[in-house]
Amino acid sequence: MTNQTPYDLISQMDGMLFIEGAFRKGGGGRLPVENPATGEIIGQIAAATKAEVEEAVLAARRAFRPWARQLPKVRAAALHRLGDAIAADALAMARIMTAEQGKPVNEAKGEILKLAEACHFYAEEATRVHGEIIPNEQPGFQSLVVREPIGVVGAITPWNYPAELVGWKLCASLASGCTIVIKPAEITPFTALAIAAKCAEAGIPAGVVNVLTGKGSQVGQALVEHPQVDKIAFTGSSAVGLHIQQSCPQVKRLSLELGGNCPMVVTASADVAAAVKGAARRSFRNCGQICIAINRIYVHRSVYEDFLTGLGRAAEALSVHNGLERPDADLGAMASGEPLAKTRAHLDDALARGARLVAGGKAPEGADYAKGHFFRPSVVADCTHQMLVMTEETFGPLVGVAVYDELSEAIALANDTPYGLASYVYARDLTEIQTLSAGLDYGNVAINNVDAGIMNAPYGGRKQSGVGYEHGREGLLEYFNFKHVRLHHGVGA
Ligand code: TXE
Repeated sequence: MTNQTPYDLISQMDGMLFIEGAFRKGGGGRLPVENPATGEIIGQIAAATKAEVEEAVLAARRAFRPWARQLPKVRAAALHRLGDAIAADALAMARIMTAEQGKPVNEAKGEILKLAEACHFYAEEATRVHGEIIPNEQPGFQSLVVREPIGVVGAITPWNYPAELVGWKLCASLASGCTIVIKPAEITPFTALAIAAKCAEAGIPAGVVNVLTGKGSQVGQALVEHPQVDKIAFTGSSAVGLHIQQSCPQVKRLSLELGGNCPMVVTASADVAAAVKGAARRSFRNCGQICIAINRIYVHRSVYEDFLTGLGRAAEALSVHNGLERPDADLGAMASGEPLAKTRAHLDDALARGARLVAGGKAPEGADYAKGHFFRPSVVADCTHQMLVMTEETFGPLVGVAVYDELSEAIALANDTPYGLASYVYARDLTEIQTLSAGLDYGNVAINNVDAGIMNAPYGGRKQSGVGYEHGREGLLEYFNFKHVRLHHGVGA
């Protein structure tokens, strides 16, 4: 891949599906894919037909038993090879991602390398999954709890992390002994197809990994409804997550990683400079199109104006460019016109309801930006929960800031949301830290840092942010069934 342009690589994958270990042209219609930085159409994807969905699912079903029976060390070796193959081509894969998603190449490369790391992490975990022996209530009996892979996984993924969100599901499937059919987002399909090419290169057996492109309402829904798909692993909007839960015609295992509306609390004891740095990073990275992005910040009155001045300056200092032309830009284009329109709507709503604009508030000016979906990182202050920026997930480079006086008030405001994915705290006082970490009703709490999701710890949301976990041992266990084997050692029982 290394010497080819992203457009050459994309054209090789044009209209392709990956079924039973081979690429082939889809037999149905085509959907265009845009470069969000330029508005150019960079390729077409196949809209997989019902028959193609059937073929992919049945290929995964046939591959399941042989793959599940492999020794864990064989699956681990395959994952290590996959991690190596991905890392070796990280730059070329990153450029494909930038061309379809907009994030700057350096950031995209970081994502690809994290996927490679995930392969190695899950390779190790594959060899460590073991069952349990439970103390029994009667002599002569023993209860064994055995872990067995669930079967065929349908993975449905969004566009904000086109490699990692596919990769976590792929790695957990490969490590556990499941097989997988992946349906990536319509607007970022080529990264997933590039990952499929790496699976083939790494010698993952035919049928273990399959990639189908097309519309969520057709191809995604067909996976949800297919009786031979045992588990759906979904990342995306809460609305579609709920729809999937309600429209499953059979009982299936589900893991749903959904939207967030993540708060940050900056207390009177915080290191304000560190809080500013953390807020600027976690509010604006990937143009804020992250389910764990900081959406709203509650700052103690004693440090409120200092924090706002710092965050305003930090936001203004961030660079926004076409991410293919400027790999080191802080922000690239937003992934499509939709999140951009939502960002503008949330900003307009906040300003109309009395918020103060501290930074940004507009698209960058100049011919380079004219055809793309660009927006400056933006900060609004004096926000209230009457504003959409504080109550809905913006999924854009916009953050709302509000002042508080009592810690209990900050906790109540932070928890005043149907979401419960990630939360952030900057404080130095131990009592404040303990009160906040216990009081925040979120699956992840990051204190004096903004890295809420790391590979070896469970990552998942509460309330409308989802069910189940990714990452860590807990993430892997989502791909297993438990079997209780009650064994009698004696005779005549
Ligand atoms: O997500 P969708 P979209 C939030 C964020 C964003 C909004 C919409 O607020 O602005 O969701 O994003 C497939 N059956 N998040 O439109 O629609 C679809 O094809 C089966 C938060 O991208 O949920 C895609 O592959 N599948 C989030 C995937 O679902 C269906 C990340 C996600 O699409 C389907 C992304 C159906 N009926 C967006 N309909 C996060 N937590 O990171 C659609 N799909």
